[in-house]
Amino acid sequence: MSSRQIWKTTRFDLDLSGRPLVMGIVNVTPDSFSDGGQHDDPARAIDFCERLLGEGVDILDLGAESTRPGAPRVGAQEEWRRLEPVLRAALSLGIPVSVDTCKTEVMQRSLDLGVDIINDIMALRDEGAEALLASFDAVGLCLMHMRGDSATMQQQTDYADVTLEVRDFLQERLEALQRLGISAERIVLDPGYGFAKTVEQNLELQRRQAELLALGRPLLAGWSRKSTLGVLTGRAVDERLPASVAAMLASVAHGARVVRVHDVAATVDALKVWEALSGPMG
Ligand code: HH2
Repeated sequence: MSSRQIWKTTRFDLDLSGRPLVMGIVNVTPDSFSDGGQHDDPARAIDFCERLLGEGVDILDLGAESTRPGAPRVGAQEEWRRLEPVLRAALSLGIPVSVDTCKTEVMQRSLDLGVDIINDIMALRDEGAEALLASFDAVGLCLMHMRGDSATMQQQTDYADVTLEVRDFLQERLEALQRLGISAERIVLDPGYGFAKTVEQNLELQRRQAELLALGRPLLAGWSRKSTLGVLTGRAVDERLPASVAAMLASVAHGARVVRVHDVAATVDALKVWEALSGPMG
């Protein structure tokens, strides 16, 4: 990427033209696909946020509803009950905090507390979400591609050309939000690895990920521990660290500027070595 790219968020203007930023996943859920039940107690989740800070995380991404295929939907009240104490604590740590939600009500409550970024796997398609985000000047957004919802997405994988369809979808969302007055600088785009895509489609999309850079906004990639990596390696979900690091580096090589990961320390090390061996990124 030649010119300087900024991701404007509530409290921070993040420079995405240099070293890729590491977004650390904190799932305050009982049932996430790889770490469900590990941080669903607020005190443990807050300890985990502090641990990630020590490991060099750049952004904390808090999620309180699992999106794994077939996960039961959680109401906004329950999602907020899980999220609130952890979000309050995370916002005091001095680094950007995002909330991973697709519900307008949870977005509103998070925005009231001053969250920096809304990370929405549905790309602001819940009723009222676009207008809500347009009413704030400087909240960052991550817009991800998916089809259907967690119950139906894996039955919706018929694409003529997955990369072109993902690109067209992200372009449509980007333009729709800009028409509402949300500046492009607030937006990062995400191909949505593992969401409504077969193994082959995930791989194809990754190989052609750089085509999405034509949309002019930085890309976030989330490969961490995903089932495609299990298919490639034959590894169970808790044995996918090397595979996740390799996929993360591939996504960076193909232009990702933010990487969403569970294993922050290993990711930070890998990026340091990658940069030292291949020259400064950006
Ligand atoms: N993947 C997951 C959840 N949120 N957000 C973005 N932007 N990109 C992703 O690839 C992405 C995401 C799924 O991973 P995880 O949060 O670990 O699992 P679960 O949804 O089961 O909590």
